[in-house]
Amino acid sequence: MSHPQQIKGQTGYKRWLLAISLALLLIVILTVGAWAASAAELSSSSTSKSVLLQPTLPPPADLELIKHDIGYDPAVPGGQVVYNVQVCNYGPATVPSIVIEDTFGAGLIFAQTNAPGCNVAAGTAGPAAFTCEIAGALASGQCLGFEFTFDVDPNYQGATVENCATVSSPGVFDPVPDPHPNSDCESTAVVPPTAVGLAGLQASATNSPAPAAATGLAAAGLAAAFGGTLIWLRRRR
Ligand SMILES: [Ca+2]
Repeated sequence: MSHPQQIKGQTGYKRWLLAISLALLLIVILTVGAWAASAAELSSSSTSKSVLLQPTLPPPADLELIKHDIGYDPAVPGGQVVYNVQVCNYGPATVPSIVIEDTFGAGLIFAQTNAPGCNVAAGTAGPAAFTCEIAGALASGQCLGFEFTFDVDPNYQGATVENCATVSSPGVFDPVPDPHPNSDCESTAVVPPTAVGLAGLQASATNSPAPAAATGLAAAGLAAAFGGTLIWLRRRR
């Protein structure tokens, strides 16, 4: 039979043990809760990081622009220079549209172009620049060609006129390194009409790629410079 004091001591010990157990249980609950919250936060953070580490890259397409003058080179003050601009897409992506930026120097006066979407008016004198926003997809392997015609300032005394152009496509990037350049510049000699060589005029007259206006101006210069030679050229054409 237990003594009353012994029973009281056993009861106190059980209460103390229960308190310790409850405290330990509370610690375990708090620890597990904190761990779960931390894990959830880490998971959320990892998800955000994975999104950030996966940027949406624009499609790559290697565009190329080639510019060269056609018709008369050298040009004459009061004459014209016609540039052919060819844009090709070497892929791999199809581009939704293209933008040509043209920068022309002193001595050139914009006349006309068959390129659509150009923000330049006839009579704009260089140095100046304009852009042509050309809508429509250009698939890999396709090319487009345009002509840009400029008058040469009749009072221009420089030795050359310069014209550069660059092609791009909004939202599309060219690969690096870039196998096919997006920009090209053309330098055209300018000489007084009387200094135009017979050989150059013969070649121009034979090829006849220049607009009628340019042909007329050159013919006028030729008539002044060479007289009867003009008749001979006409017969050859
Ligand atoms: Ca390119």
